[in-house]
Amino acid sequence: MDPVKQKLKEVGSKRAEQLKRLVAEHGNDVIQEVTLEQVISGMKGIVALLTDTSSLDPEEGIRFRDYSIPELRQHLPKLKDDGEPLPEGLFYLMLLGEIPDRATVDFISRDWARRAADIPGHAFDVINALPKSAHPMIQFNTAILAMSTQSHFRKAYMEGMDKKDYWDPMYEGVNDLISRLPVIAAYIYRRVFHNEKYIDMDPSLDWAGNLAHMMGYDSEEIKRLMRLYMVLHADHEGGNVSAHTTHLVGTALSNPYYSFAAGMNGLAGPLHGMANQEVMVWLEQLIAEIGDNPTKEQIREYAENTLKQGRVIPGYGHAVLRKTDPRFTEQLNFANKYIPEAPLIKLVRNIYEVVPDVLRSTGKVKNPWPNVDAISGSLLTSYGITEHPIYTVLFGVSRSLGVLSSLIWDRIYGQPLERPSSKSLEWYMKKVGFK
Ligand code: AMX
Repeated sequence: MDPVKQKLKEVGSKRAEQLKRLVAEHGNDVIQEVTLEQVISGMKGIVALLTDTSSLDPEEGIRFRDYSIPELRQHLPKLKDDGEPLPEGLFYLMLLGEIPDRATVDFISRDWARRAADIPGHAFDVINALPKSAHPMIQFNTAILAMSTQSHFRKAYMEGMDKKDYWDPMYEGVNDLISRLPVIAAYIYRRVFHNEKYIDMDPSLDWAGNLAHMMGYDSEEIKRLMRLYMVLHADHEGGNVSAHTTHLVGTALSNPYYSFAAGMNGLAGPLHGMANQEVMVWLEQLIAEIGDNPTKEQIREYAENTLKQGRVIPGYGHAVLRKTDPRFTEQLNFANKYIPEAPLIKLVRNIYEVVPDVLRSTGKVKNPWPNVDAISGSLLTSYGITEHPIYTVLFGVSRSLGVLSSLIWDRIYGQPLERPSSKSLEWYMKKVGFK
């Protein structure tokens, strides 16, 4: 058996047993009180999900299992000492809770390269049936759904598999799907932006390196950037739109393709993953209106105008974070190290000095600091990947690592159908004695 799956079987059965005992012994314990405002403001802060892959602290930012981003960069296996960690290692960490050795990471790379070779032809046919002008996220999600004809999970379910074994075909489907996303993403990129000049996968490369290669970028610099990008966007605990949606749809025992496509439809919203493209539109308009070297005063005025028009400043703010997103900081450090003079990076630095004040002065924005999207597009553009509409697809390829390893755990834990209650306005008014 695949050694990763074997290990997961051992770890999984123990933790599933623990969860069962926890609920049997403490199922009626109260863990939190919930206010009316929390419910109405998007359930912020309500603890309602079980997710092991990562956790988000408002002040510190994300930890994957127990590791912060700087710790990940130190401990996860890399191809070269001065390179970035391989996302395959992060997948293993999120799935199993421990740092893998290099041989295990190589096993995953080879396994994914093997699985990626078997994409059904109709996944490409459905992409080709769409106009090139269809947003890349439409093409991406359509192809993900089309690939579900190969779902191991659906087949096993139809054959009447015992529910305690659901995790097994889920594991197979998740690995198939993750392995194939870079091929699909690169196909869409080459189709839309490079005149259908497709580039074959190189099975000797790692998962992220292959994505860069198939997109047409073979320099070590861009492969390194792609590895960083794939690690930083992989997970943000369970409550964000893409993770929660993938989980929710999975609780109906929808296969991993259905579940992930649902999550990706959420990622395509401008307040979530599409913000990386929105930031670039916002920057381009700023440059068109003011020029590419605006003063801080000009940036302030431009940002204030955005707010006056009743729009948000993309790349700033967060539903949970209350400090600068460490994923922003990590990308800025990367840019400062390798491309400190890039004009867009200079602009990002200047905006960072101005926009938090502008947002703070509204008196309502809970977090005025930049999030991951405030810089990711500028970094990609500075390295020559200038086609903004592909950015959310790249985010989605990375996000698969977290939300799909969680989906395997959902089946290991036997998580039931998610079904919260909803109430009318009258119910809430009556509940609190509102006159
Ligand atoms: N620009 C302008 N106004 C903002 C703002 C921003 N960047 N961030 C928050 N606000 C506003 C909200 O729209 C809300 O206004 P309202 O009371 O008039 O409706 C008010 O401030 C309070 O919002 P909040 O509690 O601080 O934020 P939230 O949890 O409701 O929303 C988020 C969080 C990310 C949607 C919001 O900050 C935002 O719209 N940011 C810009 C889009 C963005 O960068 N999204 C990417 C997030 C990261 C990701 O998922 N990839």
